[in-house]
Amino acid sequence: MQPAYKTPTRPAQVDPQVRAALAWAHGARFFTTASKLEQLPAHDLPEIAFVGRSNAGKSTAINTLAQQRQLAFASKTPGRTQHINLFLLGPKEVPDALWADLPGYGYAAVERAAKLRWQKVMADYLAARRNLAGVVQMVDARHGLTALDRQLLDFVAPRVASGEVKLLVVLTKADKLGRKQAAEILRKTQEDLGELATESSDVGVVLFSALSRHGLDDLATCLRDWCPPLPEGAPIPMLPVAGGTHELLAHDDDDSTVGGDDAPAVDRDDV
Ligand SMILES: Nc1nc2c(ncn2[C@@H]2O[C@H](COP(=O)(O)OP(=O)(O)O)[C@@H](O)[C@H]2O)c(=O)[nH]1
Ligand SMILES: [Mg+2]
Repeated sequence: MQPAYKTPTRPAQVDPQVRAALAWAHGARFFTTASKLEQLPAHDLPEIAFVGRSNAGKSTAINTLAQQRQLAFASKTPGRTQHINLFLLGPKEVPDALWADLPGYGYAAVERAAKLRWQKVMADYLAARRNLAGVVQMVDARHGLTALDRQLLDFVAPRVASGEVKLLVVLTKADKLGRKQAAEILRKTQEDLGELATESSDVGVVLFSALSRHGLDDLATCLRDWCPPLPEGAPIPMLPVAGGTHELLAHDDDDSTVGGDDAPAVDRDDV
């Protein structure tokens, strides 16, 4: 079968807006990690949350966006620990946005109590996190939005409907679909999201492939649009300060025991 998404040949002149957005994403760097909402630092910058079912391709998409192989962690022992990882974007001294990588959900082997605890953390985060500018939900293009994905969207739906929080559903692994299938799932997902759309809302869907980089320009541009650079001379907003999480920064030895080297990479933080 002809692959639906070939690596696009780059035009000699890349749209400067796209180039700026890709450069911004490339500057993403790890900031801090938290296992409780109270440990997330307060700040006045826009924050973008990345959510998705376990194995949807969230880590791969974040790493592709940032053009860094290991920015979003993967490990072979899913469900062992669950963290929200924060990344800083923008100039070193005056960052202009944060990305929050939330734990993957729907991993079957996680015990019920841990699942419920994390459902609550995510619900609280999505419903109440200050400065949440947008949510990027990674969804496997072969499956489309599942019941669990919709449940998660319910947590943030009122803020999306009011326009306070923007939403982009990223249909991942588009390289696995033919052109017709891809068009069909795109249409279906847009239809599914129709109920969230209001006059004030900003809800989008994009087909994406980390393999072919299809959709990468659109994804980066959309995220950058959600967090425009600070105008020159603007007062510096309150920046986040990492603190109180030092005990969480000790790395789990979670790559050592389960699965061989060929085991598929799975988030350390799936729930
Ligand atoms: N073909 C293809 N595979 C992908 C793509 N993105 C991720 N994958 C694969 O899907 C699996 C899960 O990806 P991962 O990023 O770890 O998912 P996460 O659990 O959502 O963080 C891995 O085996 C990836 O190599 C993609 O765009 N195309
Ligand atoms: Mg992951």
